[in-house]
Amino acid sequence: MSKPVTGPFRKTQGWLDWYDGPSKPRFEVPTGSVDAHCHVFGPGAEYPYAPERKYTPCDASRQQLYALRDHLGFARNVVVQATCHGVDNGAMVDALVHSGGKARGVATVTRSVSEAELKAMHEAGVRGVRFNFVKRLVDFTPRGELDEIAGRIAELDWHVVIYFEAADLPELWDFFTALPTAVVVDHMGRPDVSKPVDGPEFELFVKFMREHKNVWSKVSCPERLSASGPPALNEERSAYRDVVPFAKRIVETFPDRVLWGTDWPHPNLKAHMPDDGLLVDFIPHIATTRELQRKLLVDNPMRLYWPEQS
Ligand code: 0GY
Repeated sequence: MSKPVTGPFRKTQGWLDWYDGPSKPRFEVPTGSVDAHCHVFGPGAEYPYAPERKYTPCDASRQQLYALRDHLGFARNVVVQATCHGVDNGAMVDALVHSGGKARGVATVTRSVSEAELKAMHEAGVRGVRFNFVKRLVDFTPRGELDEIAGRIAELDWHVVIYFEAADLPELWDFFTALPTAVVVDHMGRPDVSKPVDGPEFELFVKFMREHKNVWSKVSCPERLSASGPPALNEERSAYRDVVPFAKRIVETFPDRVLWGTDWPHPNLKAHMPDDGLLVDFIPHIATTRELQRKLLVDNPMRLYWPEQS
């Protein structure tokens, strides 16, 4: 992979660039594996960052993303619209149309999106919209507007990806459970992993998935959730041990409704930037059998994003 560069924009102070020169994972992912959560940033010179953004990243192009995919042994990507691009899905759609059919996408839209725009995105490979409730990333959108969007994209057989913090689940429960589509939760709803895995906060998340069969979860981002590490750096193949019980529980309880992604280029990390090769080596700690690994990395993402091929 070529080194991180920045275009005409000045990065947020303290920004950590993605890891250049990731190691080769020791864990060999199953043939046909999907990195089901990753982003592209710009390049800013071609796809300017949105005026309303809450951070300015270093560029992370589709070419660099696809070089990482090949290096890690993955076959496909799901490219999720990053908040630094607001509702201009241009960079993400450009990545899909230049993927040779190996990438699908998740967009961000407002109620003003036209039917023609939705249809064009569908043709490019978009299969979902993301509703973000993390306050440091986005401004508030009224629930009525989100309901309206969900109703419209349901007709395209798309799903809704939701990103929120664990403490906000009780307040968001009624809204989430009324969504008419499949619902995919980013990063297990961001549990506080310093709390017990069988404590009330994580039990509520398990109940959310248990009682609503349309709810899926990404078991990604241990580097974001971990409180005690160790980080995926310096050949550490047993990283983020405090996250393992949470992700393993979700994988084993809901083996047919879990997804995994690198989250490359890892926006907004503060302490360290993980070596993506070592992040892949986290997978066998949470999906401990070949069957669970195949469901997590191949069968489930194919069913959701490439149903016509699965
Ligand atoms: C993630 C997490 C984050 C950022 C975004 O779109 C985004 O800006 O998703 C975050 O800062 O926690 O999943 O990439």
